[in-house]
Amino acid sequence: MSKLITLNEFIQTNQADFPFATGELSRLLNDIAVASKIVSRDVRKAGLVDHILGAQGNQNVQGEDQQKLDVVADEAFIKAFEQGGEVCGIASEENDDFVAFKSEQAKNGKYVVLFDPLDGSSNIDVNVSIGTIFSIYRRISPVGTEATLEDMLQPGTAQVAAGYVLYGSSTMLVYTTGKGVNGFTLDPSIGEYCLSHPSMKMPENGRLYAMNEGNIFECEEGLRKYINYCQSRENQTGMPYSGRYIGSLVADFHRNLIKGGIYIYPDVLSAPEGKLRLLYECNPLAFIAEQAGGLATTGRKRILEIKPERLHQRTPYYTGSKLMMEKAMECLAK
Ligand code: P6P
Repeated sequence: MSKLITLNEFIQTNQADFPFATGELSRLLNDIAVASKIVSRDVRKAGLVDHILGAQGNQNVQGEDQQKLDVVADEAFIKAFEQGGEVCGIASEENDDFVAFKSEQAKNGKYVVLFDPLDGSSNIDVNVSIGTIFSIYRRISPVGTEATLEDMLQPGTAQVAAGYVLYGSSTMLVYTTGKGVNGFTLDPSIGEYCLSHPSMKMPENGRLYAMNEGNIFECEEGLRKYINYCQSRENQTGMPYSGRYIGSLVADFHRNLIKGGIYIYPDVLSAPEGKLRLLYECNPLAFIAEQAGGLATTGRKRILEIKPERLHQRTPYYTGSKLMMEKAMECLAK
């Protein structure tokens, strides 16, 4: 049996990989891991605790304000970042504006974190996997001051780390610091994330495509051509691909990372800029995809090179196996 390597051990062992390895990023990654264990605990009992299933704003039987699980998750991560001392500010899907922490300790933090605390939370009530997505940048503003919007609006190429937590059949943490991708599975019996997927590589090709085909008639012609290609016998397998759409981005992405595949959320009439958010959904997963040998684009442009203009801006999103992505973009270019 191979040696058990915990996330903490792994981070410490590989700390020298970080250009400014003074332990702060290591501590920040551990803060994320601790917060995710709290969220995982709550997700696992979602069906049993009314405050989790109820919509925000209702009163539960004790007269307590109900909170949706994604608000609970948001607060867990913000608390971890604010108290950890490495982060001067955050931006989250659950908060209209960014948050600049006020304490002197936080103002001396060197990092900002942009995150979606619980993506796909509409799936909680039907017990489908959901996820947390995070993106870490070094601040631009001077240490010792409050975080600024400029700190948040950096292109994806500036990320120092990115990752996700998948609350699935097991809870997994997958992240990159620009030196490859590694996956850790939470062992609830010891409360530790253990290295289970070292040096993850996305298969260069695949036969799974993930897209909400209910949008197909609202998509551009090139994308319809690509989907027809996937469903035909013209592709390299000589057989139609399989459509696999969970409707939960982290779950769809993780499956494609392991098995090979493509995820597509294009611009459609109901979402002319696309549905997914650039800063805390597309950029972090794009970083992981590229580090694992895959690609992530708008269908035409590399996601990581987009210069953000707004915190919650959306983008069309194609990500997955290199050869599948190249074929999709070939169809779009015609
Ligand atoms: P649709 C969940 O709301 C989400 O942000 C992603 O997790 C998921 O892939 C997508 O939206 C599903 O959107 O329009 O297909 O229901």
